[in-house]
Amino acid sequence: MTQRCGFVAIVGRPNVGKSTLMNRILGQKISITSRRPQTTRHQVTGIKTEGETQFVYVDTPGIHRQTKDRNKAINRFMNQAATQALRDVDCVVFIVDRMRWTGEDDVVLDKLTHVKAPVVLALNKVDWLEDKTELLPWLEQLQKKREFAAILPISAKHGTNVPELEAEIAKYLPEGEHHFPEDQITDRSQRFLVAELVREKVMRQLGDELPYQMTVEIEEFRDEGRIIHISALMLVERPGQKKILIGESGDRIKKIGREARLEMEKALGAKVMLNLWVKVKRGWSDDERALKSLGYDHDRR
Ligand SMILES: Nc1nc2c(ncn2[C@@H]2O[C@H](COP(=O)(O)OP(=O)(O)OP(=O)(O)O)[C@@H](O)[C@H]2O)c(=O)[nH]1
Ligand SMILES: [Mg+2]
Repeated sequence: MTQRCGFVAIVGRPNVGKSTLMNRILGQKISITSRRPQTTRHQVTGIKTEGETQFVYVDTPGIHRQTKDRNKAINRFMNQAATQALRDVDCVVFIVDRMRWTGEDDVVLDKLTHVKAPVVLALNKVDWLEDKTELLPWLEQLQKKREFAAILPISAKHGTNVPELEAEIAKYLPEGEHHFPEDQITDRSQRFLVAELVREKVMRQLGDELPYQMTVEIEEFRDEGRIIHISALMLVERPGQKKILIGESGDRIKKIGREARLEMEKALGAKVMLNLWVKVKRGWSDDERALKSLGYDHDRR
């Protein structure tokens, strides 16, 4: 039988459920998620091979407007990473949040103007929709916004209509050899995944601006078979943020460490010894060179 393989970009404004959808499709957590917008900062590839068909999904950072407080080099990096993911793909999944169309959805729509690949529109979080009868007239309105290959109401969190979405995407995957071995689920390294897990816990546990001014660098990843030793450095912008991350007598950092370690053990299938550190590195998020050395680098695909 002929093999099929194609790239599928998952795009949308922040917080609409892109990463949740990718994890749901893969049946495994590859991309971190949280209630806060701008959780994903990089392209994250998720590979699913079903018989002769290989789907290569690319989860992306939420495309956002660069307002006064979101106009740093890291914001530019995130928007570029999302836009670049649209190049040379076979299908695009554009996610929106139910009927909440905002100016940022228009920004995404704008980015799709020159995309030739079919765009499937997914209306996510329909489990939260109170009045489902409103959906039909809304779908009609959406059809006027651009040509969509299909429009599907889904719930990434509960899996509703997700198999239907996958079946729709499968139609657009071209014939061709698989890019990855069939048991491979991502092209991201274990170092990347564990750094992301630490960041996820900070996104989930801490409020205000802190999660946005924090990044994680893995200083050591030593696999000794049954135990993996990991040292992760959390970089923040200001001394006050370091204090908050550590918490009173260290309880915050302990809680972050415990939760991150448990997930790392699940993901790596081994016992993990995790060391967490916090350091202040002023201006890292608005410094192109610092960003590059911290792994915010586009040259991937
Ligand atoms: N009720 C409900 N919540 C959802 C659904 N999908 C995602 N969420 C929630 O929406 C929030 C954002 O989900 P993410 O997957 O992190 O969103 P994202 O689009 O990847 O966000 P960014 O990476 O910041 O751009 C999380 O709290 C999810 O649990 C859904 O189908 N139903
Ligand atoms: Mg995300």
